[in-house]
Amino acid sequence: MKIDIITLFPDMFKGPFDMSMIWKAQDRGLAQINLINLRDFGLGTRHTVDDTPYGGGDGMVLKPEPVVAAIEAARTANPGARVIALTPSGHRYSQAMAAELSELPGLILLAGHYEGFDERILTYVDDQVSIGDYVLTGGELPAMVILDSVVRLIPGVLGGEASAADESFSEPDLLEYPHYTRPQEFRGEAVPEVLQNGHHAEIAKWRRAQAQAKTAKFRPDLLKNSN
Ligand code: 6GU
Repeated sequence: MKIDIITLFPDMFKGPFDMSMIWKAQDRGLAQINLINLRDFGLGTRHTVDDTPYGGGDGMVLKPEPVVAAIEAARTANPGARVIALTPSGHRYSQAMAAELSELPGLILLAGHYEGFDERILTYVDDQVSIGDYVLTGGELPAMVILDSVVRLIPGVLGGEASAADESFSEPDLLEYPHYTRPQEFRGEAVPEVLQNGHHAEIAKWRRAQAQAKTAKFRPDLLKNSN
């Protein structure tokens, strides 16, 4: 999958992209990640990308000409890609969306900044996505969140393909069961007996009950939707 990220702050992505999972995916040719500096499409000698809002108000707004030029250049180089604008007023991101995006040939993520995009830019994108109900200063962190959650679902990236299917949210509306490793006892807390005996059916039943208890405690909103 080819993933382009259009951003004013490409340096923000250096650390995260050198990290293990994404690095491995790129190394194995399963994902190609390309940073596009929006500044390169800025207007005039100062490479202007933003301006004050019509109608007044705080902050600056991203101008349509540079952003749409960047989107069009990215689309030409990444045919068939879905263009997603990152904005707090978009559709709420989910694991289901991550799974859907992981099947696409390409993705173009548009990270906004300042007070947001000129509304006319949104005519040139395929979708608008928010990663949750809180406000961030820009779309860079959301782009990283989407990139991480999508790339790890590409077949061959995780290694053990089962681990992606086993975890929280792959079973819709249930959090993941608790995990234990050595030591068998830590500061008076022992590993549950059932995990040490190795009866697969009992372990599966225990894990499911634990997952349900965890969901009831931390995310009761999810249980309303589950069977
Ligand atoms: Cl996609 N952008 C910004 N600026 N804030 C957010 C967000 C996106 N998703 C949640 N908060």
